[in-house]
Amino acid sequence: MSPPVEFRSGFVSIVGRPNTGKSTLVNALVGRKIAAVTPHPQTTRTHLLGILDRPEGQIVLVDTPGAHRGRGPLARALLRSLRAGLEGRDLALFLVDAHRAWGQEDEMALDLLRGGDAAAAPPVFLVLNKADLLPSPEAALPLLERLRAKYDFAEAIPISALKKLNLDRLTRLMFERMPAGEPYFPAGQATDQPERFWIAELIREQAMLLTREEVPHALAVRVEGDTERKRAAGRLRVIQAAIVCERPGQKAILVGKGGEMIRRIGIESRRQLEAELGIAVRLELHVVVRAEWREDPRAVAGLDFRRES
Ligand SMILES: Nc1nc2c(ncn2[C@@H]2O[C@H](COP(=O)(O)OP(=O)(O)OP(=O)(O)O)[C@@H](O)[C@H]2O)c(=O)[nH]1
Ligand SMILES: [Mg+2]
Repeated sequence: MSPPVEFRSGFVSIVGRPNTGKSTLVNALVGRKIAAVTPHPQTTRTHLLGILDRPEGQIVLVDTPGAHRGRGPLARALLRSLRAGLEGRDLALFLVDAHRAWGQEDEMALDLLRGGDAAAAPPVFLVLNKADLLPSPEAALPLLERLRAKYDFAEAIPISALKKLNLDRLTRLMFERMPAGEPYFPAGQATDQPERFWIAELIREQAMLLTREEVPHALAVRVEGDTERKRAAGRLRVIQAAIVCERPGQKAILVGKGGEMIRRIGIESRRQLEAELGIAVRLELHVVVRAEWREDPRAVAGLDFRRES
């Protein structure tokens, strides 16, 4: 008989500049939508956990806001949350976008990973994401070589979070670096987020996907009511949420002509929520203006920032 394999567990932080696909990777590895994903940079606003359960162990993935040199209370909250997401980790994944040139924000993300105390720094994997956009798999090699010169990475691996390419190999390499230990979370729990926060994230994602220009970044979502009702046709979850924006003009866009936009946001969000929650949902949305909430530290803390609130 072979000896029992030791169970391994640990925390893995995912770090990179905005829009590299960190949240897409967390969702792909966990196999559930934990974090909002949009083509807009700075989608993720707080560090979130995604829990990856395998027979050999448990990895707690820490999705973080993109490293961005912004100003103001919201940008400061994002950076604080990013730093907090780096604490006590066993491994870090440094995500780079394969189809974008190396830039200042990549450098900033790498600086955060280097940290102060080199001896205490955990291993870092260089993960070249969006490899599906390269002309051929071989095209990743010279890129990886060039990036390897920037830091003593423990591994360098091309992946596609969107197309789920090379994720098995990445998972295997991550487990190799995890210490022996008990699971941190009960099996089957996909995230640490309270359900309200996660519902707000899904609605925010849909509102960001359907709007443009300055509107997506000015949005926050607050779940204000969540009850379950029994009907003849089965159970119904009734969720009320406010979409918060900063200006009356943004509200007009969000409501749309004859309520067309808010209806679309509602339909798409409800579809997502029903798929994830496995129950019929009635979603009641309304739009409120809270002038310059991103400039107000209390508003930033009180809106969709569950840790700070
Ligand atoms: N082609 C391609 N697109 C990808 C891949 N991974 C992510 N994307 C896209 O890149 C965009 C950004 O993805 P996110 O997962 O939101 O990126 P993020 O790093 O979490 O961004 P922030 O939260 O803003 O820091 C989305 O439009 C994704 O669909 C990939 O492997 N290939
Ligand atoms: Mg994200």
